[in-house]
Amino acid sequence: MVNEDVRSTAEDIAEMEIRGAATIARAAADALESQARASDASDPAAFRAEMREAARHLRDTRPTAVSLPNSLRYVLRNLDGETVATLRASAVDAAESFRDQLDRAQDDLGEIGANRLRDGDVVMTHCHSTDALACVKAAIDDGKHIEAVVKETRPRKQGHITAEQLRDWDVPVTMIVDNAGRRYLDEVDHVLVGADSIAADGSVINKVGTSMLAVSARERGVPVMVAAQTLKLHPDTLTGHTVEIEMRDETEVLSDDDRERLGSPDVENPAFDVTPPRYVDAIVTERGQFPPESIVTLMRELYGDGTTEPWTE
Ligand code: RUB
Repeated sequence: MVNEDVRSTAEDIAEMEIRGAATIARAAADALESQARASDASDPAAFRAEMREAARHLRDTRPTAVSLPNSLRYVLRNLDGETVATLRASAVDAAESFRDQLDRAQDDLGEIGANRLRDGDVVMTHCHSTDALACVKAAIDDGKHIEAVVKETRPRKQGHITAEQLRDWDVPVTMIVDNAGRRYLDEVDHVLVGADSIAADGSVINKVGTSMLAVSARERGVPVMVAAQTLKLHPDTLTGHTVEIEMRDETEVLSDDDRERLGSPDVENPAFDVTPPRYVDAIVTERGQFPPESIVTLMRELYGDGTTEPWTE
């Protein structure tokens, strides 16, 4: 039986009350911990079955950010014990160490990403990425002055969240509409984005519009830096699977009134897109920075065991 915390977390992820790959991963680990704590399973097999069901419920919310299944895998694979009590304790420990690793990874990649930013640099952002912002924060903490051109990021305007965060850090922000991205590339030193998933060939899956920005940046000679902790590496792509791109509701694009006025056109609303590796200069992880084409080595090292998914029966 899936507990109330798991249900409400799943709903919040689906509705984007909880959003962004790292934040989703943390919330999923928290929810599994809550499931374990609240469980009244009568025996270890029932406990494990409950945890698998909760994991499946969380996994089915949004398909693109691999940090979500990676977080669920981590907790389920670390379940250990012969009794419900020991299994419960192992779930709580796993969720805690997952959170610690996530925080540490973000701090470490921030330090590495900050080394790419010089005093006085201007970055252009797209969407809201805590991994990308960790690089800006570390650069500021190193005493560098950083400014930002923040893309609004339609239709959900996550650029506002980025601008708010940067305001709190006293980083001067210029907000632009998405279509002005190429125009302002001449005024920035880096494009700095996060990732929901990184594929084995080094492709970067991130908020829709990232690929258009990266292609323009290459044309203008502006380096594209992707900040993505290794939690964003997508293990299924090692065996030829592609990353599913989430299609969201058309009401994010057109209100009911607009729809009616326009004669109910078809609406497509992909939440993410794929940036091929040739448009990316560096993927910054907590293990160092990598040219996108070499990320597969790290992916094999961390996820190459090829075992079955822990939530399947
Ligand atoms: C969020 C998005 C972010 C990545 C990385 O999309 O594309 O760039 O998730 O974020 P959405 P982080 O708003 O649709 O979830 O670095 O915080 O993991």
